[in-house]
Amino acid sequence: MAFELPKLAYAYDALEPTIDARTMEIHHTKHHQAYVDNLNNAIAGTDLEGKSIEEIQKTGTDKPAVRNNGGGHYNHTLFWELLTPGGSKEPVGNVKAEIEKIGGFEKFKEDFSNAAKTRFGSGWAWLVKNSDGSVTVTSTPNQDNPLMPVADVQGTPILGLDVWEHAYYLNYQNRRPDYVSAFFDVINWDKVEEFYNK
Ligand code: MN3
Repeated sequence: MAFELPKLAYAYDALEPTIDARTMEIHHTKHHQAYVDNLNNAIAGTDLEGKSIEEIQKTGTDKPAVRNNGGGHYNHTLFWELLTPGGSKEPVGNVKAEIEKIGGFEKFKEDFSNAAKTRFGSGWAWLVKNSDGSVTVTSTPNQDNPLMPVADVQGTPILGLDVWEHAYYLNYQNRRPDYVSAFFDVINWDKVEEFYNK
């Protein structure tokens, strides 16, 4: 069973003005679709065929095409699910409690924003759940993610922000910091909590 591009739960223009419709459409139908197609090609006929996308992050990333495109598919699938029109303002439940332990929501926003802004070139900022239930802010280059053995900080991603230029350039051009601060307006914290509790 080959991987498929997931449908979005909202329209391409639903996240405006934070993320414009044209960026969403190109990002989903061109960029993400390409990761899906290239991943399927990379695993066809190998022992990774039929494995879950999470399992592929953990075991298949010694192959560059699997690392880049499998990461791309996993990361974007998570990202789309974390976004919602209007956002939900603040963390809830266990995630709220764990963010309190690392300095509170304002400190988290500062740390996460710094991770996103200082990731040189292309990559992702993350909030990960550690095996003991605590949470950590980190970032990865390219389409890597904290499930991969190559990542500096290992953990289960529960929030991720795409800081590739393709994610914001049409609307924000070189102003990555503006895109990062606007991202907090469209985060679905109920979904972050759901990922934490999985
Ligand atoms: Mn992207």
